[in-house]
Amino acid sequence: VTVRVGVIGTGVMGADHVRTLVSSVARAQLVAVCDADGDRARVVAANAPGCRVETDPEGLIGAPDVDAVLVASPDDSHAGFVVLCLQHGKPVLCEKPLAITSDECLRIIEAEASGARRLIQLGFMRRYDPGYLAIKDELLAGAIGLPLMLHCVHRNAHSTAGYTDDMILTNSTVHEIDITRWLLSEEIASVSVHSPRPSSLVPPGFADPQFTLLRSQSGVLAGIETFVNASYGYDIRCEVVAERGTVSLRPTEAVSIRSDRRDAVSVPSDWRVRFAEAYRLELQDWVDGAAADAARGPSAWDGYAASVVAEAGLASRDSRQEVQVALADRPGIYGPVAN
Ligand code: ISE
Repeated sequence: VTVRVGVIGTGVMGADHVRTLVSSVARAQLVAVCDADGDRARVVAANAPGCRVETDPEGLIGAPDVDAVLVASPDDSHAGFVVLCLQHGKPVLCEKPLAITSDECLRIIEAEASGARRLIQLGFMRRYDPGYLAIKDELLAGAIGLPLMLHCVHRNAHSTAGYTDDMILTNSTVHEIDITRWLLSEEIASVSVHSPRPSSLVPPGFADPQFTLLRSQSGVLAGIETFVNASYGYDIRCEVVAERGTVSLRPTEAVSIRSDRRDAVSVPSDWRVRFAEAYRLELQDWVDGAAADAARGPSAWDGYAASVVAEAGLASRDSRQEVQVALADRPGIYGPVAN
């Protein structure tokens, strides 16, 4: 079966997804793209044979030759497009966040859960990263015992244009929140956010770097450093400390280069480089799920749960208190907790 895909949003992530879909995803056919900036959409379509430009996103979602929709438009437009996809009964891969507030996320999960099956996959691509998958396998195998703590590092070289202080939590730390829930197969119970003295190199008003402490429902602690203006590159680390050992991500480079009496590995410039394989596997799973009429991978519930924790983080940052996390009941279509 071929899955005919329409893409809404052809900015940085949308254009990257289009490249991957066209070059490396089996059974996918890109048929339409749409962007508020028509020129940008035309450039992307010109590089994808058989792809047209739609000017109206709802027209793309409703088009009879579009089987599945990828939403990579600006964050505040995701919710509206996802709801339209639900109304048209079309599978949708939505970049994170699912919506700007957890209340909006909740309305989306209620709408999806009122139908018979999942249609939404959320773009938490790390769950497809071979390194994180290997950590999860090791924890499930149980040889190192039960997890006790996680050490996570999330560094971007520079914050991008339009990036706000709140986005440190809602746009970047949110990946660490999701991966912690997923690795531990449980929800987060409380969160506290801390900042060191300000860096002279960081724009004023940015609590960057920032340290977030998550406590899971069973009492595992996850300490997360997020630093979105770390200058030197994109650096993601994770170590799980368990009762009888630890398991951690390795640097992803295959080689190190020795010269000038140094032994060096290069550091990726951004997430598109670091998670290229994860994005490819994510898109393939999404297309396979659409072909089989069964959405898989991270769900709208995962988008909701992560955004509730990120919002609690904002409250903690402002109140300097530990904040408890309160989640709605998990609808049955989302299966067991944080699977
Ligand atoms: C960006 O939006 C992403 O989603 C990246 O995966 C993340 O690492 C980065 O911090 C975000 O700004």
